[in-house]
Amino acid sequence: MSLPVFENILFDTDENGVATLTINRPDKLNALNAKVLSELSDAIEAVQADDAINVLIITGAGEKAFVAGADIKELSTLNKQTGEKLASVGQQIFEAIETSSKPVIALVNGYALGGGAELAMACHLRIATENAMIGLPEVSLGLIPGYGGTQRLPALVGKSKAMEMILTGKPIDAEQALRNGLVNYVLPAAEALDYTKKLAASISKNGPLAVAAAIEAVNRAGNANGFACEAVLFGGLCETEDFSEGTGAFLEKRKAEFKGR
Ligand code: DAK
Repeated sequence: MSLPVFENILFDTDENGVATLTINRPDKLNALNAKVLSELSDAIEAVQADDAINVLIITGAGEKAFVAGADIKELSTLNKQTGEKLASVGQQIFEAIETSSKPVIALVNGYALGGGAELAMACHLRIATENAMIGLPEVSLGLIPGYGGTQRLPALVGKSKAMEMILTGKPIDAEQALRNGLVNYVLPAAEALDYTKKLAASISKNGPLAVAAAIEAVNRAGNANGFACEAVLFGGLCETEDFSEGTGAFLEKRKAEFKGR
């Protein structure tokens, strides 16, 4: 299946079932305006529908920024109606990423501020380049994070550190983000994409139904029904062809060939 062509998004897929989506507005540090959000939404939908893609990497064009936030110029012109629409589109996209059955990895290659940090936090894994700066500066604009940052940051780094980042609005660097558990790895910029693609490929070879169930179960961690959900998902996988194939391949000392059935 071929993916749609976008104005502000670049796509690249490889032979390992890994797609790389690059937000391509480098002259504005890849800030999220309505057009970018709408294209991002369409792109995520297209990735979900494409059986040849197992893992998605999201990154930003250029060497300076992942995404420097919502587009402040556009934000400043919002009224009640357009603000509500933007909020609804944005929330839907971030939710679609978090609940995606295919793993989404943020390659945070520079500034990830405001909505950019929130985008990275909605992804399942985060890899930062050494020059990354991650923060939620919304209070400095008279706002609070509006794409889930007040909820996802505490879940990732704990309430105390989240509170400090959100109340001061000050970004943290990549090493601090690693120490706080906000990112999984920090790498030199020149190596980061290659490393991220290898990590994505190592996930891509696993059973896609199991990977999807794992995402769903982990997303429920801390919920009242988290354990029950894990049991139901586990049971469901026991009747899949992938489960027979995975266990059979181990016993027969061969590589599993998963079909996602
Ligand atoms: N929006 C629009 N343009 C931006 C931008 C942004 N967030 N960030 C950078 N740019 C533009 C700059 O205006 C500049 O454009 P030109 O002047 O060249 O035309 C170009 O990108 C390069 O930026 P700088 O010249 O400023 O580059 P520096 O290296 O000097 O500084 C910087 C880099 C990242 C420190 C600086 O650009 C900066 O502070 N940027 C703003 C960062 C920020 O405050 N981001 C958070 C935005 S608030 C919502 C939910 C969530 C949100 C909104 C709504 N709803 C539910 C509706 C989220 C809000 C946010 O993200």
